[in-house]
Amino acid sequence: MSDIRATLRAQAIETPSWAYGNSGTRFKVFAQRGVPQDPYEKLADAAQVHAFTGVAPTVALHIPWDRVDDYADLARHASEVGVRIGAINSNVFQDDDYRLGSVTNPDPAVRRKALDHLLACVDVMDATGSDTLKLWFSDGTNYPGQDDIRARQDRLAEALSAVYGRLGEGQRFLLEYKLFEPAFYVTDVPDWGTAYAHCLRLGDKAQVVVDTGHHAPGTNIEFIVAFLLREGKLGGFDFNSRFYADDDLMVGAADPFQLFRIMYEVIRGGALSGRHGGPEQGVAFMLDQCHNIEPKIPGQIRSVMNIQEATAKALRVDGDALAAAQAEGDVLAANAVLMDAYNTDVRPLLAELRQEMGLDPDPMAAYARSGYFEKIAAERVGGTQAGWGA
Ligand code: AOS
Ligand code: ZN
Ligand code: ZN
Repeated sequence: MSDIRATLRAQAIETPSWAYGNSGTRFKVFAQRGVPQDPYEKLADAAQVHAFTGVAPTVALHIPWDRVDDYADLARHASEVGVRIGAINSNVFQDDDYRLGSVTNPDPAVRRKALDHLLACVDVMDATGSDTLKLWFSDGTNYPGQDDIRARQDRLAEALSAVYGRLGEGQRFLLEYKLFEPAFYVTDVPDWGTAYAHCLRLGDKAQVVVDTGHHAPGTNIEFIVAFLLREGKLGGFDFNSRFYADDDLMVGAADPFQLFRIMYEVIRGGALSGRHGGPEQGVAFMLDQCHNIEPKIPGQIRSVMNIQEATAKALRVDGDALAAAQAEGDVLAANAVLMDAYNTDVRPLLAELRQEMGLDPDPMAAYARSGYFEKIAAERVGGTQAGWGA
């Protein structure tokens, strides 16, 4: 049990800067009181999540949504409020130029513009001390015949190779895949296999990131996790929940059992912390969520707690009993070992752990009592959108 506690204490979950701003769907962005007016305030809010959970020490940035004049100063501010800069997310999807794609666009001038942005993101990594670049491309086509599928893969490979060549010592990029949206016919990086193949060609500093909302319904995500971990190619997660498509809801809300199964494979692969055959950073446990109707900071706290609960349950799987049942081919016993762990109420354990860490056992209630929301609601006027309006 003390091993489990030590592991949970060392867990690190990264929150995304864009989760703290106003967001919504294409129908409506709902404004909330007290949302951040700039990246500095986003970091201050993220620091609250860390202060109340103790396990959210880093914050992902999205460029240019989090554009500032002096990134080193932003990184200093992060450490002043008690967090660090995590992954730098590139954005080659919101300019008019990208109507036909970014790095796979048929126009070389647009491809150059997109690549320059990706390289500029590595400059931001240098300035902030970030070791991870996250690449998601909205690139694809809407109609058969619209563009050449093979040529687009060539252009993608060329851009990835240029970015790879720019990475410094101790830096890596994570390539994100997504089944569809905004492209509806071909997506240039639609699945883990495509991402894996591009990363494999490039080398150790290129890994795949699994966004849990980016698969076809019914996809066995824990299989993908197990496979990529075996190959040293799982670089991280974008955690969220989905009921239908890329819903970006709080992780663990739609299917906590799936989250448990994923965390079990992470633990089985020795990847909860530290090295696991890939680059020294290990697996990045990031959230990629949009809180459209729920309050932002509590929404992040809830997600962090949901990951902790899934992790604690997965850590309780009796490995010896499971291996014995598997070796005997005892299907029901093996399944029961997993289900016993999943059905354990780990909330008392996590409450005790938080007390050991000098935290309130109930982060949600403690945040609500803290007065932070009342303070930011009074101080901040006209907060920014999560990104799309930036
Ligand atoms: C988009 O669907 C992806 O999940 C990306 O990770 C994206 O950069 C992020 O969601 C912010 O929009
Ligand atoms: Zn994502
Ligand atoms: Zn997404």
